[in-house]
Amino acid sequence: MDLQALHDVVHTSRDARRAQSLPKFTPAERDTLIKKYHPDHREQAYRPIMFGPNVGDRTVRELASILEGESPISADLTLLPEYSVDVLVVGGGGAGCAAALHAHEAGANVLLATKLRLVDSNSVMAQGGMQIAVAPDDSPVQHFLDTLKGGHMKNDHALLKVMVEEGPSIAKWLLGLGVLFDRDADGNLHVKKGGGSSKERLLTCSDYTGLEIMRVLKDEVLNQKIPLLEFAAAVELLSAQGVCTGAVLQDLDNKRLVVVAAKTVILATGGIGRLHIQGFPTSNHYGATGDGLAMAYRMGAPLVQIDTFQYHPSGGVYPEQLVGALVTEGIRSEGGHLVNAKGERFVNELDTRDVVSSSIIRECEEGRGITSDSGKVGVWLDTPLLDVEHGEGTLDKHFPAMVKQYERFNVDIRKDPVLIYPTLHYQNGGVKIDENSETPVKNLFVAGEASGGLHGRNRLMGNSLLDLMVFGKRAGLTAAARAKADAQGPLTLDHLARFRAEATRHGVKNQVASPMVLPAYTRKP
Ligand code: MEZ
Repeated sequence: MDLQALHDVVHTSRDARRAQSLPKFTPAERDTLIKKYHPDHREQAYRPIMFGPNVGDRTVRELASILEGESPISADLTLLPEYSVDVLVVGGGGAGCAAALHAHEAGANVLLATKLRLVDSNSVMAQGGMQIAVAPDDSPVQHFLDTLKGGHMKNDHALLKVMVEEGPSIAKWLLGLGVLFDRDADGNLHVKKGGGSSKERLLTCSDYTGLEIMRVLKDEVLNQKIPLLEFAAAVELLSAQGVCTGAVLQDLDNKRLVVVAAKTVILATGGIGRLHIQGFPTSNHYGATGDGLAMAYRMGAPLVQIDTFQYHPSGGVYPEQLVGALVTEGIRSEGGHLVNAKGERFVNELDTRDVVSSSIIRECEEGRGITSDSGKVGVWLDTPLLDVEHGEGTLDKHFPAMVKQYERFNVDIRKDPVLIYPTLHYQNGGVKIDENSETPVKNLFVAGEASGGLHGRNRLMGNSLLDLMVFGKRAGLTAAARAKADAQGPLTLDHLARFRAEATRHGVKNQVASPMVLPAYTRKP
């Protein structure tokens, strides 16, 4: 049956749904639901890591291969630096730009290298907002408690305390730079509620919050004339006696290797959605291949919580061009219902993402999903309900990017619901860092999604954008201060020789090329 015919149940079931009471889970029931349906609990998707700092820890097979993979750098590479800097920032998304700007302001000589263009990143694709406790009835303590609960109490308390406490100063910084957050009729910052939050705490720029923030940060990086290398992928770090001393970049245009001597290196390489864990489509940027994790791991930096990933409840299922693309949680925050093939709601749409995703997967596995023309299964997100409930024009006003995105493929989300299914969105864990974003490897910093611990086993909506700004800033400032105090160390590949010897000792064979740099399906020139 074509999808148009299947829409009818969404329109005809509205009155009944308004009267429907939603399941209220006890903590034990939530646990059971997650264990049964969440992709983090599919045993066959996981295996232990064979060697390195996390030897024996379980992670998904795709990530394990990248961590154990083979560096493109040969042991006899001449390590003659083309650049010599205080701070090398790797990555041109939110964490990278924030780190570069703060390090530059602190007087460091900074080089920002990014494998695609400046700002090509998950940050610029963030839609639904940034959590900061600015409302009069809210507080950083409340933000801390919500995040801890959402993360199943597994969050690193020290990192979390820093993030929530520094939130308001980040809002001030971004406003000062010119970010146009939404405001209410009186001109006050307008805040919305995200899933798993007890207060309205999301600062938004319609449904393109990341785009607006990155518009301003990009301008600022260019205005400050921070030296920038685009299409320059970091492929290996450099070290001396266990201390990070630089990196090798690869110019993606001509494959030339570029050696950078750096007193400090900040990896802000983002997530791993393009590894397509367990075959999931992803909401992530094209460059999200976990390069920073692989490089840091080879250098000896341990990773934390790499057995947990976020599958955002609402990824596109139809049309084919939008499979996996993000349909912002903001639509559910404004009251959008999730509806199964029987016209029923089946979960509180603003429960935490792991619970909502598990519930959607349950509906689909138990035969209450809707199958698209291409055979993909999902559930409905009743987008027209927003205009019905809040007045015509609501979707156009609050979700202009989403309306346009679907319009390009002749889907009018004001009239028709959207078919959705969980999409690989975020890696909850990453490289272990301290409160200043430094890893246990001296002078190696990691900021943003590539770092781990802050979000526990389930990140709340909008906490990623704040994470980037807070820990990007801390990485930039600490790296700049460190560079003032320390001399440039020698450039060696000793850590790589150790890593290779360990791989041989453990009998590792058929290593994949690592970092991946671009997804396997990249069109070759
Ligand atoms: O933080 C996020 O992941 C986010 C804001 C996503 C969204 O649904 O818009």
